[in-house]
Amino acid sequence: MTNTVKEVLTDCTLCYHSCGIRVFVEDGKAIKVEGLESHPLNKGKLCTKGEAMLENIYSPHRLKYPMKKGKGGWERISWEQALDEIAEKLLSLKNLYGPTVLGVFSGSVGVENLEMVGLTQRFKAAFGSPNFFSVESICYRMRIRTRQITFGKYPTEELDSKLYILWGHNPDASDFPLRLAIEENLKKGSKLVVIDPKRIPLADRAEMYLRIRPGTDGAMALAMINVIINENLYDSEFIEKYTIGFDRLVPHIQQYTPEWAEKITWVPAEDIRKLARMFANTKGASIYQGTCTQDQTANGTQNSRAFSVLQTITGNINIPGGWVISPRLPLGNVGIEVEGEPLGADRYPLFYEVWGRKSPYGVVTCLPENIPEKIKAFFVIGGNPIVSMPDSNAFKEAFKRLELLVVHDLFMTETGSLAHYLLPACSHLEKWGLAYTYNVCHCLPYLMLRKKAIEPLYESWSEWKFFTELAKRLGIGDKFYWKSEEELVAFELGPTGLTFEELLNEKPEGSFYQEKQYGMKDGRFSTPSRKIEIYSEALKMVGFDPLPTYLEPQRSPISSLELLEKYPLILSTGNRNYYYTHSQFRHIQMLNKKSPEPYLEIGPQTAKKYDIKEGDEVIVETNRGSVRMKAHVDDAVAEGVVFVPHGWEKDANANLLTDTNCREPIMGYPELKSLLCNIRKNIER
Ligand SMILES: Nc1nc2c(c(=O)[nH]1)N[C@H]1C(S)=C(S)[C@@H](COP(=O)(O)OP(=O)(O)OC[C@H]3O[C@@H](n4cnc5c(=O)[nH]c(N)nc54)[C@H](O)[C@@H]3O)O[C@H]1N2
Ligand SMILES: Nc1nc2c(c(=O)[nH]1)N[C@H]1C(S)=C(S)[C@@H](COP(=O)(O)OP(=O)(O)OC[C@H]3O[C@@H](n4cnc5c(=O)[nH]c(N)nc54)[C@H](O)[C@@H]3O)O[C@H]1N2
Ligand code: SF4
Ligand SMILES: [Mo]
Repeated sequence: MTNTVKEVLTDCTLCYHSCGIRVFVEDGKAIKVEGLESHPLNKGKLCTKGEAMLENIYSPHRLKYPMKKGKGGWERISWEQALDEIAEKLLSLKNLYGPTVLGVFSGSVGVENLEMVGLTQRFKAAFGSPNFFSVESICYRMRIRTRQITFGKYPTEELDSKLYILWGHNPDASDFPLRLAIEENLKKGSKLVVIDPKRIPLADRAEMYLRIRPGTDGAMALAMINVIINENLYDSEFIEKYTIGFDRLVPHIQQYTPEWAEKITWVPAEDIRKLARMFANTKGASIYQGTCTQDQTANGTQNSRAFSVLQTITGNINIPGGWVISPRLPLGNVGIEVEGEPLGADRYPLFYEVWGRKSPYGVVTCLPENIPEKIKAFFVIGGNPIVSMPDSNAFKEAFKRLELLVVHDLFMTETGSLAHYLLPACSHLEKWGLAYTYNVCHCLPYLMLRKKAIEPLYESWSEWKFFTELAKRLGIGDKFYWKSEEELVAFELGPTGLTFEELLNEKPEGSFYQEKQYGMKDGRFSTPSRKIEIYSEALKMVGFDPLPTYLEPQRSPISSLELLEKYPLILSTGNRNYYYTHSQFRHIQMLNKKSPEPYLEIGPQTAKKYDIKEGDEVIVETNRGSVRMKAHVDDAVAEGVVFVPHGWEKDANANLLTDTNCREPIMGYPELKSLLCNIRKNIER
């Protein structure tokens, strides 16, 4: 026994932010975790989840060995047996029906876990299937796609801004690095605006708080464009030099007056004008659209388009505090190509392909209806789709029809409980990887090595080991040729010019690989026109409006009069809980003490109307199902709106209420923020 304590500098992957951490390891055991001061995202701080990391890693609930579902329940088996049997079943399905009957899924951990998502992709392609699913078809990819078709690349909001417009984004719950940055910048004089049906805590510090009706953000954005154009507040020089389509936007936008938007959004026309003026008059202003909020509505793609146009016509592109295209590292691509298109590509072509550039993702809302005809075997590698994907009943029924369901996770989940084989996974402290801060919402040109700080616990295996061993048994071992995780990471680093050793020994705390560059450089964007496409040919080609428009939620007090009698309230699901990431960490005492159970949120008048008091158990019902949870009555919440949190299992699972058939028309995303529901006090108990 030695008593030397080793310090390992690595990152936290308990959510996708990838904050820097310092892990203290004694005799092979991680004993303490601190925030890493030099890391540009968290600057030495950790959120409460991060502080609870070791309780998660050393939880008694970790899966300890592979298990197989037998007639009498779960049986412990060896990895060898699990791999042999899974391989045999996969080969027999391949022989009978072809390779495309395999589907794979990675959850939100895939975003911060390049190796996990890359290897999962590679595996299905090596097997011969294009059917890769992930949270990419329900979360942020829509905003990435939309900004790509507008700007050629993906510009993102910066951590520092002069004017933060939090448009369906609550950093106190979901965005720790941004919350830290806002605090610092408010002290320096930055301004804040909040647009949200709930008065979030930051609204108290804001210049304006606008209480919007869920799902109607696009209408408000269009009215802001209208004001900026009609009051000549736009940046004509920028528009002239760098954009196409402004001339067509001007007549198109006339229909979307602030008075028109007021009727739809509940936001007073005068407030829309005031905000439009404030935004247009600030250089270094940014719209921080919710990381998924705006995507999970009927008007999702067009919402993002309208925000892109707002940033563009005010010249808030590639300037500090605006939306900025960050330099990106050319990493070695772990994924490989395969023939054929994933499910949903035909119906939602823009999600799949733009200008000949294809993405590997299928559309997850299309999945349940295709099981078992098209998909018979399914792998879930780090995700809990039965809880996290829309319409849990549809997913549960579909997963029960699978011939093979394999789940690789650290814990038993509701998805795992349906599996035929349940395999124990390593945590981020138990494997090598790349922590690449080309993040979903704040892309920073920063990179560090994710270090294996401790040996894998119990019989847990990394994704690299699992896929490499399985591939050998499937006759596709040549596609998994890396001899170790370190070699895999070195391969990823290949095209960057950085080496594994350099990052390990010389830059253990990580480093910026490039400076952010502001300005227009040669003034060209990588769209076909080489300009910012206010008028989008890409949208036109797939049959949608090339200029931003507004579509009312499919189920709303305006669009669904026939449903209103039965479901008179607006339902928005999935506001983040600071203490949890989706369905994870409910077993961590330190977190569970802070948030022991789910609460739906309603305003006081709504509560009164339904005779509901604080803490009463309530049943929420939609056309798809019902959930039960206690009520929190709060005047921060807009009247007539019910917020149901997601990530809770069993009869508190918000996705029992959502509907795979209620989709955004361009990219097929589920509408999760603007549905209709009913509530009643549960008097059965
Ligand atoms: N602690 C924690 N952090 C997380 C996660 C987690 O599970 N836990 N998940 C991560 C992931 S994967 C994601 S995608 C992001 C999600 O991040 P976001 O999508 O930004 O979600 P939130 O920050 O919860 O903010 C949602 C806000 O939008 C408001 N809102 C709801 N409906 C509407 C609407 O129609 N219009 C407008 N304007 N506002 C609306 C809600 O009241 C809430 O205040 O969070 C990430 N961070
Ligand atoms: N109604 C409603 N539903 C929503 C949302 C909403 O707003 N409303 N938001 C959606 C969004 S934006 C997202 S991103 C999804 C998230 O959906 P998911 O990513 O499916 O949700 P998680 O509960 O985070 O599941 C991650 C799982 O991965 C496991 N895991 C963690 N690390 C590793 C690892 O290194 N390897 C392996 N093999 N497993 C690991 C965890 O234990 C956990 O079980 O939820 C979505 N669901
Ligand atoms: S925000 Fe919290 S959970 Fe997410 S990476 Fe940072 S410390 Fe970890
Ligand atoms: Mo997400």
